[in-house]
Amino acid sequence: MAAPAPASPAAATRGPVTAYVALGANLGDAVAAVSAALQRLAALPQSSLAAHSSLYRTAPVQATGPDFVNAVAALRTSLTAPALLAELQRLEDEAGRDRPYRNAPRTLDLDLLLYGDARIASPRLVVPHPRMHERAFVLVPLAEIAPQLVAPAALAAMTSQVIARIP
Ligand code: PH2
Ligand code: MG
Ligand code: MG
Repeated sequence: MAAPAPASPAAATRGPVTAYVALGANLGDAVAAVSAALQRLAALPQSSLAAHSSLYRTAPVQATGPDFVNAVAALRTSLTAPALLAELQRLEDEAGRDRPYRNAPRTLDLDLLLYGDARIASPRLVVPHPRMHERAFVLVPLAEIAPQLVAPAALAAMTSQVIARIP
């Protein structure tokens, strides 16, 4: 009997998982950019927007420039992690993202925080995001939509970072 065909390594879809994406902007109309990006995320192929946090105004962390607008979205997606990463980078490019230097002010940043319970360490993608647990601008909006994923002690350790929900 023939063996089942192996899954293609290039397959761009799989069974659905919940992925969490951090959104950030601090160049131009950042509220408009993050709001538009939420709509673009909702329209990604093989994906639906399961939840999104409020928008937050946050002080730059290890970065210079204007205050940021940040949020977190939960996507239910059948895209593989590399395919989702490529879509996020396409949306950044379409929002006019330039990368003149590390952590430069940006029109849109979309970071993949979590992809189901996957642990990924490839040259292009590390998941869970290695710095997410140090950053109020990630943990506060993440706790708003997925409190089970954020330890209260982690949130309590963030109180020196300035973050305000945008009403
Ligand atoms: N993103 C960074 C570095 N610092 N600070 C805030 N407040 N918000 C961000 O989105 C942010 C940052 C790297 O991507
Ligand atoms: Mg980032
Ligand atoms: Mg990024």
